Amino acid sequence: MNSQLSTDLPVPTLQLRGFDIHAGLIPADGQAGWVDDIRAVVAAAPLVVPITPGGRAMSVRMTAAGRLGWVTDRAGYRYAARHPGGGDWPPIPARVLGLWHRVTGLQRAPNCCLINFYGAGARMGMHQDKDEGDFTFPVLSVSLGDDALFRIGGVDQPAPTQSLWLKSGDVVVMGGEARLAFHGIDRVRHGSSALLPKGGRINLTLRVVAD
Ligand code: MD6
Ligand code: FE
Repeated sequence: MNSQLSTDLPVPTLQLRGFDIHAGLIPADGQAGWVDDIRAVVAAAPLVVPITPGGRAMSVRMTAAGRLGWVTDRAGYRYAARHPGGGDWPPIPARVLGLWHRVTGLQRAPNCCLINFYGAGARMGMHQDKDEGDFTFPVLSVSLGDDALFRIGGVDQPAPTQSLWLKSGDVVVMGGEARLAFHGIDRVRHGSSALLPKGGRINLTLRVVAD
């Protein structure tokens, strides 16, 4: 477990509070192919409006690929083997898996690729990713489309926070001391990228969820 595939991993452009930021890791001319892959996943597993356990609609729309998807409704937050509308989640696209292995150097593949779509006004409150049941593996995030203001805190909620803008093609790895750090998206500059014809932002997060 955790054995490294290679020693020539991409070097982060910035390290902040234990988060590794790889700015522009996905070249601009390769991003349309990512969007095509995500559209195919969404065609098989439509985006849904997630409902918090408290009954509030989240502002992002969400789906997933892989054996497990993260879902939330009145019954709580959890990983589920089926889409809320029924049916298995589609497989994680090969180029997405390839990026995981290249950036993390891990042999172990992720079994969840959560997909968040941010339309105008969408945001994501400060949270920890702590439903995976195993925190030895990192979470890797990919940003595509509009710029987003990412806020990073500490493992303890009162810790001071720092923010940075994530742009299309940026990759963030949250592992080690940062694996359980609070983080969120304060706002998205709608229409700042031309990647999606109607604007918006896609965020993928790749996770290893304990079976
Ligand atoms: C987002 N990202 O960028 C929200 N989680 O839209 C996350 O919640 C996240 O960027 C785990 C690891 C990296 C992340
Ligand atoms: Fe998260």
